[in-house]
Amino acid sequence: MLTKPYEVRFNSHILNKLIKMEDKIREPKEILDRASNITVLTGAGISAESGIPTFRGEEGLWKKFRSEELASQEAFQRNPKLVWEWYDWRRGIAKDAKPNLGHYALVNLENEKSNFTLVTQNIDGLHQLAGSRNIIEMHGNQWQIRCTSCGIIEQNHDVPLNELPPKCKNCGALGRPNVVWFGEIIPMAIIDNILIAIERCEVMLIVGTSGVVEPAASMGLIAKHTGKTVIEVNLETTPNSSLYDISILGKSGEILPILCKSN
Ligand code: BV8
Ligand code: ZN
Repeated sequence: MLTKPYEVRFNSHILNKLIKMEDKIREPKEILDRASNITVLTGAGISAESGIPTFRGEEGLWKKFRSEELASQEAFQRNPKLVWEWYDWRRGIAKDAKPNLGHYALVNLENEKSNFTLVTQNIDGLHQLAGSRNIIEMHGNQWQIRCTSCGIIEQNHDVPLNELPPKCKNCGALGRPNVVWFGEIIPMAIIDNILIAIERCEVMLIVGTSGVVEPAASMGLIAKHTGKTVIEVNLETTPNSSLYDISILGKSGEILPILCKSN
């Protein structure tokens, strides 16, 4: 509320929060500003503020099934319709989801840096929607259907899916989500590109991941062991937080816009 002479009243709580935030971000921000080669790894936490359930948050359960139970070949062989109902549910949630300030801050950082790679564990496609370019989707993408027989990959954004389970438009065989399930190896080409991006970077930024699922959980440690500076942004500490150089606790949608803001 503006009162003459134009004294602006700040809510001290927000002001203190902002000042404290600026303080704990000053050093990592300087490190990021100085670097020209940056590699980022994101997890479900960066999409939480876009309304996408995380895996380990209480809302990570679907019909009493744990993600690991449904995201597996065994589950698909046992009941492909059930697995597809789960992906149809997740696509339904993601269909109207919009990227948040955390996603956009990483687009800004990519525009500022000569070498930037964004590795994501997320299959929601929100980084692309925000405008990120150099993306490695290490666990695939839920908007792609891969044929279990001829291997053709179809882009599909139908919500709900017309047919559960969907069939291949080329050979009529069963379609599966083009994602990496638990117990499935990640294609070597993808692992190679990630290791090259880690090898080449000066700073690795790890955002919104619990650091439980391998091999993603080891990426930060590989960066540490190869002399890179590793900065973590996460709502809570993770098993690797103490091994990283800096761990900033808080919401990525609040922290990244400040951290990635170019001077
Ligand atoms: C493989 C695609 C070779 C599908 C996914 C025993 C020991 C070690 C490893 C294993 C083991 N047994 C089996 C394994 C291997 C297994 C694994 O790691 N299992 C875990 C559970 C122990 N890994 C595999 O199977 C991988 N393949 O290893 O092949 C092999 C083969 C056979 C046997 C051995 C080895 C394949 C893994 C890929 C699986 N596919 N997704 C789909 O999505 O449906 S994994 C999926 O879960 C996601 O992609 C992601 O990777 C993971 C979820 O983790 P996060 O993204 O980190 O999300 P989470 O909810 O956990 O955490 C969110 C974080 O954000 C929290 O910390 C929270 O505090 C924070 N947060 C929340 N809100 C915010 C926030 N932070 C900031 N701001 C906010 N607003
Ligand atoms: Zn086919």
